[in-house]
Amino acid sequence: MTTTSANMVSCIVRPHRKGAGCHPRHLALIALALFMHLPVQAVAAEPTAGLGFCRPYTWLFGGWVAPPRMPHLADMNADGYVDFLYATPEDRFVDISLNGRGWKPMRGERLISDLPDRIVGMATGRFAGNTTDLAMLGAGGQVWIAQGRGDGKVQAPRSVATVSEIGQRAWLLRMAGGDDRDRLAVVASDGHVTALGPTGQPVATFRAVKRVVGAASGQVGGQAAIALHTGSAVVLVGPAGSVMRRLPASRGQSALAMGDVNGDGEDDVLINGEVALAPAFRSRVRIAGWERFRKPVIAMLADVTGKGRCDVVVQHQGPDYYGSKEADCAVYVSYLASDADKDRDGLNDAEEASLGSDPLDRDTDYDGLPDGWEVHGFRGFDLKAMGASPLRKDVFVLNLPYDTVPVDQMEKLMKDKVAPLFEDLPYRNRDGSQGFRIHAVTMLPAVDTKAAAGKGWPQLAAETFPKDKIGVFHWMLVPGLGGGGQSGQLADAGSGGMASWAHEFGHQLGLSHTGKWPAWSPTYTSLMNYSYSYQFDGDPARIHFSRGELADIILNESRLPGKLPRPIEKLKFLAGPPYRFRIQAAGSHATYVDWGWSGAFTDRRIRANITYGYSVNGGERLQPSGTKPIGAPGPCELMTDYQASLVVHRGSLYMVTADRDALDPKAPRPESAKLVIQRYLGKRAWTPKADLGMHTTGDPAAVSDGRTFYVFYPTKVGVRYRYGSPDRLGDSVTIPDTAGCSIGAVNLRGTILLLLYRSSAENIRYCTVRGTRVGPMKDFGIKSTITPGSAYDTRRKELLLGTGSELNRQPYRWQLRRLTGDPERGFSEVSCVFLGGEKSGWAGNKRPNLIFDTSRDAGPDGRVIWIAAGVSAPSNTPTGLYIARTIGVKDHNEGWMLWRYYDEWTNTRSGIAAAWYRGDIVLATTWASDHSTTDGGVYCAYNGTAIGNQDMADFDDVTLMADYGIARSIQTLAVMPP
Ligand SMILES: [Ca+2]
Ligand SMILES: [Ca+2]
Ligand SMILES: [Ca+2]
Ligand SMILES: [Ca+2]
Ligand SMILES: [Zn+2]
Repeated sequence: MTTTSANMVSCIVRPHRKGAGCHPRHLALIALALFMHLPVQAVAAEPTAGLGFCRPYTWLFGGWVAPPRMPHLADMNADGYVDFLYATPEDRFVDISLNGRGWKPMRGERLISDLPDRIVGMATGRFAGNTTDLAMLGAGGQVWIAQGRGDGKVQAPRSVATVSEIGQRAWLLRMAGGDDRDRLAVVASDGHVTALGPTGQPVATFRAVKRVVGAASGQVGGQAAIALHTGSAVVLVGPAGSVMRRLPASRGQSALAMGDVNGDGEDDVLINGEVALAPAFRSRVRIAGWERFRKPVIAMLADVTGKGRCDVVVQHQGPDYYGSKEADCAVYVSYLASDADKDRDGLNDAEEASLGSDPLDRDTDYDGLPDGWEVHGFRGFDLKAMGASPLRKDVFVLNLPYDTVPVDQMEKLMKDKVAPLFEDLPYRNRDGSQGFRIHAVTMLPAVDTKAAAGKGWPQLAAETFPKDKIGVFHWMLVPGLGGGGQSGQLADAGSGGMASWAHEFGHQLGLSHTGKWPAWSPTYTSLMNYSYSYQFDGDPARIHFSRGELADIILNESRLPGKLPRPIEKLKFLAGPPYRFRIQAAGSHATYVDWGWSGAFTDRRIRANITYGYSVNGGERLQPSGTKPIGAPGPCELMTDYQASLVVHRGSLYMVTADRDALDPKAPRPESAKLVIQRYLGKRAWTPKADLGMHTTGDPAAVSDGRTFYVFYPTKVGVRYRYGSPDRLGDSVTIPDTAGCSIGAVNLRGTILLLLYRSSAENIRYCTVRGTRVGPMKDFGIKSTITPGSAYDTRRKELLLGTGSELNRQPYRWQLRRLTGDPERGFSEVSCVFLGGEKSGWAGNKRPNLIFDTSRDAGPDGRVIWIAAGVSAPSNTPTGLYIARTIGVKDHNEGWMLWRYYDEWTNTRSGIAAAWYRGDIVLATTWASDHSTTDGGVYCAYNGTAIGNQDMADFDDVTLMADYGIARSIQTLAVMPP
């Protein structure tokens, strides 16, 4: 079995999480309350006929139902099951998810788009033809009707009426007419009701109550009726405004719906968590579990399961598995004591009793397969014969291999290595068994590798995933026995080599790379975390899903606890790959972790970057205007072939770059480019580029001595410079004998030292520069294979020189040299080390940026930070970006640490600039792409230390998959069941 590196893993994450928060207008639509209960009034004269409600069954969830989406239920295709319509008010469209004959929802479709106004209400009825039509109310009072076609689709909407004064909020209601036609009524929140005639003309207006927080319509005693929730009562009124009845309602709630729940032909009224039964409305049946709603809900009564009586449908926010504001639309199937199959799951109560499944739960084990499917099959799939049980989590998946994959080996790996990762999970099923049973079915014929060349897995899924298996099975394309793959998150399809199959399938079952946190915590030991995808504690056999045992330990890089409340045995893995933190027992119940590699343990809080298991994030990458990310379409704001220069001068940060027009990456480069300067404005934005009126033939070097700002730049005739204030530089000065030199510059205690580099055959030279005065040319007696970078160690009073040298046939190995002395008398070398030691292999051939860090995190000796691009040969080949720094742990890479910035897709042809600014490091570099409009585009990032300020922690994968992902990943059907 071959295993590719973790680098090969890449995943598409479907943005199924809707933005947080309720739409403010929508909030008013739904109840805002603590749900207190009225005592149930059981009156002997009104038997409730054994009416009850099953456990909630999730019908739709997430983005489909998230506020401000607005639901309406109606049987649009005349098959006896209500379908789920959802309006997106501001975007003025309506989607429909047809009802898969009471089993599951069908995949959604757009029903209406581009309505002229914001949608505030929907109603359905026979307004135009003999099928169910959709009526919509706009915020301006306009009413549209889209005539139904009877197949779930509608014709284009046409305006039929305009109601004036709809007020703050309004409801559109269907009113049964005296004939075959239905009418419409508009209820405004101030209590005004406008009844419309058959052609849409207002025929009556009345005001029975002063305030409305919820409205519904139906029939009472054979008469059309409107129910108005006033906030403290529900008032039933006739179409002309006569009050028929007043029902008590708890204050502060507004859930209201009408429909026949018990099958006596009379519409009952749902008020908050209870159904009041017609005709007297005195006996009420409670919906169990209602008290768990802590947030506003929308309640509806409709026949979801096709039995001729209404079920209760509740849309509510939560559960909160991701830490986001997920919304759920759940069906509480209603039943009467006389019903044989109360939960309408295809198993009658007697069968459920003998099997041990729950007669009041459609999916006892919550694996997305209703109880009846698991016993009697579905659509000809004999799931029971395939091993399904209604008492245990079963997951069916089609594995489609490429024809290059040895099927017997794939199946053996599936059985011996992959399925056990799920089957051995510490999850207890209802039948006492453990884990999730994976039923993998190999799909043949295999994919013809040649014929499928260039097709991604989504296309192959569209072509090969049998439509009738969608909603029952998952589909996984298997490209090989090694790693790599991509999957949708909380979805039923994706691709994964056998070494990453469990990871990719984890995505399908709802898991991300980081649990519910924004970054992957080193304590999230899941195989979903890139850091532990292929090994845990160095052992490939120990990869696992996380149970969230460390979820209580919140890690924030800006304030990390130096001591964790766990015995060292529980945290030993932190000392293993990929992090290799130093740890030490702090008694028998706690453990010290040296998060910052300082070489010491502490009880204090620590600032450190600890998310380096894969690469490090230097912050959001934005073009200089601060609004456009790199890689966005359209030409970049600033493009260059040269390394930028960042420098802090009198408290402000400046960037000096060469600037050119868009250029094909393969086209010959111009001989020179103009230089521009920009000042950082804060909030990720720079001043517009200002032309410095200079042309450079190489990487510029800007530097400040604290008083004066200098810009050095190579030209054909030699190195030139201008100085002054950044917005007014003086005339240019040419430095003699510098033709062909590249440059570096450093502020040495108020003296500008210019470093001149010509080739690896010549010593690095230097001279001081003060105003127009250029000091005598001297040399360090040091050779380098790269243009040197430099910084000053203010603690040891040494000049730091970053150079390159050949070692083990790598010509550009990074070296740090320390020198004492001064420009007058000359410098002498104190030490020279290879970064990371001789074995490290760390190398690059662009000018490095050296930063001497004296912040508190750096400790008393300070530390050296080295930021540079990697080796690129020829010199415009894209290469990665790196940060190396000294650490207090001397036996690790000889006291050095190296991280890659971003990922393997983030490369530059020009090198990188870096500057310490306000407690962090600002980076500026160029994007390498194949397109002339983006190649060489300059972007900046503002978190070069990679120390973030977000909470992260371990996460319980098992619970998320069990209680959320397994069922929801196969929630919708693609073809209507028989
Ligand atoms: Ca049943
Ligand atoms: Ca059941
Ligand atoms: Ca099931
Ligand atoms: Ca099952
Ligand atoms: Zn992934």
